[in-house]
Amino acid sequence: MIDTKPKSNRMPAGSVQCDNTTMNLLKANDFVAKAIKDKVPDVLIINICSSPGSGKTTLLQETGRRLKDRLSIAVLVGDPETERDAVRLRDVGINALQIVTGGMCHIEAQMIYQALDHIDLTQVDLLIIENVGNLVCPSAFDLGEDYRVTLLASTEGDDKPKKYPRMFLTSELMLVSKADLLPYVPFSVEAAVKDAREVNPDLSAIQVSTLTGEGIEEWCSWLEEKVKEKKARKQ
Ligand SMILES: Nc1nc2c(ncn2[C@@H]2O[C@H](COP(=O)(O)OP(=O)(O)O)[C@@H](O)[C@H]2O)c(=O)[nH]1
Ligand SMILES: [Mg+2]
Repeated sequence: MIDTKPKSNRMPAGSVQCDNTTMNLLKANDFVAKAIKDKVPDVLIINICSSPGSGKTTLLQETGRRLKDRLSIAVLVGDPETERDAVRLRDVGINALQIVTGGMCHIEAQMIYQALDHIDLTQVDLLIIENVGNLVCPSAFDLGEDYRVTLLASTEGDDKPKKYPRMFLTSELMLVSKADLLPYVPFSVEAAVKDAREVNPDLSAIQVSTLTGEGIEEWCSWLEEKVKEKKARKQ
């Protein structure tokens, strides 16, 4: 079941909802997030989050290669500076547009809303947003996505879900990335998944590696399934 409550206000099970002025400021963002959903009702929107360097762009390059004959994909990619990720994605044939946040540590809904005027989404099935690399700020900003996916690389340490709980609380899927490095680093997938599910019992998890291809087909099938479900909901 999809939780339709705004992500900025979602609280862990058993916690008390208190008035919080920061949360009230985020209400404006939630309003724009809703406007994004209304503007592109036929496109599945996925918001990909993680720390810098955990493999988001590499995964999207591989996803584009695998799905190019099965789905029409567009990517909006956010970084504080440079167009480098959009160039990397376009190099492998993906329709990608860079959002330069000018030093800001997250993408806000109004940035996506503005970018929608500059990217052709006619015939697009799947819009992927690669968020700025950061496990803190992006968690509070709903971008109108249908699903939020967070990468946790094996090189980051398995303690991150409890240290950065809001990111995992507001995600539907966790991808344990760089799985090829698991034999060489002290990272327990079991401990990371257990901690993440204590924060968010509904979180799904897939182990992936773009180097060996592990889990990539499962990830691509997950995306295809969600596109199908979205189209079916529209009918
Ligand atoms: N060993 C390994 N390295 C990876 C994998 N995926 C990405 N990388 C490397 O991790 C670094 C950061 O990747 P990038 O996709 O730019 O991460 P982003 O900052 O999250 O977009 C690059 O040097 C990639 O080659 C993987 O599955 N295994
Ligand atoms: Mg990147």
